[in-house]
Amino acid sequence: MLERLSEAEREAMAGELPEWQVLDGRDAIQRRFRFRDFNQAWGFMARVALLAEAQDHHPEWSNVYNRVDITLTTHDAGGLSARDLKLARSIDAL
Ligand code: H2B
Repeated sequence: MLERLSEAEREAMAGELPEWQVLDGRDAIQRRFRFRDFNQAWGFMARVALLAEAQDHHPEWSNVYNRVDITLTTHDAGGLSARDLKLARSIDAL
């Protein structure tokens, strides 16, 4: 579970999660969200927080007013793992 993604899994990821960009210089993916206002952004963050707790997998993220930037990587694996894909899929489904 905590193995880093294989090359084949990374290729599948690019097709399945097109909104998520692989970061330069880090084995991590990022998606940037924009909402109408802070209230909408905070509501989204609350839902992501519940997902993170349920999956015991937590994002690196920042919020500025209506923007939420989410970076996913698995600290225990030193890079991307299946846990990141699972959380990204769940976030996309919100
Ligand atoms: N989140 C992320 N992003 N990476 C981890 O390695 C990780 C985590 N480990 N959330 C979990 C919690 C671990 O520390 C606990 C003890 O299960």
